[in-house]
Amino acid sequence: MNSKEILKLEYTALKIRRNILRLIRAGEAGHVGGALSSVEIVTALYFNLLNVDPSNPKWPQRDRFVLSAGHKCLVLYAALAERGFFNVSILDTYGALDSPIPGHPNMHKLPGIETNTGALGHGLSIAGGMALGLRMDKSQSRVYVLMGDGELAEGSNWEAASAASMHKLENLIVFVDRNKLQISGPTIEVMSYEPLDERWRSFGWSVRIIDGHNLESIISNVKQAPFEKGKPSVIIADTLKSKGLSFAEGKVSYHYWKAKPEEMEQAELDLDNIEKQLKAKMERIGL
Ligand SMILES: Cc1ncc(C[n+]2csc(CCOP(=O)(O)OP(=O)(O)O)c2C)c(N)n1
Ligand SMILES: [Mg+2]
Repeated sequence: MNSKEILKLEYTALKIRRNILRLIRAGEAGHVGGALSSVEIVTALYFNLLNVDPSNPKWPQRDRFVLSAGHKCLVLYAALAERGFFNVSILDTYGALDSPIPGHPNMHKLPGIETNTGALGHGLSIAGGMALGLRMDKSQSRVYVLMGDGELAEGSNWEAASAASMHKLENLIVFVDRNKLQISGPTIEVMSYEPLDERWRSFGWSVRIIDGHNLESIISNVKQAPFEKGKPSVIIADTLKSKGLSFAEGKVSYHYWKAKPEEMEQAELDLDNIEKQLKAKMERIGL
């Protein structure tokens, strides 16, 4: 990818962050930390990697995306709206009774949601079944999963990981958003599974560790998957929880944010600053 294409994607990532703030403004609160840490992963997927058609969300040849860590749904709603799956004005219904975008994703309420999630530890099993089914149908489609690092404390994930490697699911690609925090503290204090890369390898997966905020690295690594023949692939993406909000980055207390007005003001300023920097870069390279 050239630098213009990357910069355009960085601008899209900023729009996704703005949509996340819009959702929080509507609902007055939400799981902001893990949504913001996975913005670049989800941007790379929906604006470069995924073979999907917003006008035909059930197109059988589409790639599947399973948001296993369903509480990160703000980033998914933000990206689906930006990609044209539904009107962006729906974002303003977040938090309202009967909204199609509830606190965890619901496939019956919104186009583009592949499966319901929110109870952690189920997405990988569902995705493994999808990948196996697609292979039986001789489909070229891939299944992508986004998991939280705290989510990995659920034992069911490791049963699903064993099954995926036993069935040699080359069409399955998992991202772990390794922001090193979960709801109640650092992952290594709540339930340590380090070294994480060795653990996945021991379950028969091929593993890469990347900078989860580097769009170019996310895209180039996914394009090389499967990393090893006959194995499912996992990308451990090192990230910062609440990335983009100066007062919240890396703080466990912003796992869920009940936004005070002065914090919301600061959040807007933070994103304005990112926009200024991006615009200066764009001018320099003639975009
Ligand atoms: C089965 C289950 N147990 C507990 C919860 C409550 N819960 C919601 S988010 C969360 C922490 C998840 O941490 P992580 O996967 O690291 O997500 P992130 O840091 O990206 O927010 C927990 C325990 C849940 N949703 N499901
Ligand atoms: Mg985490």
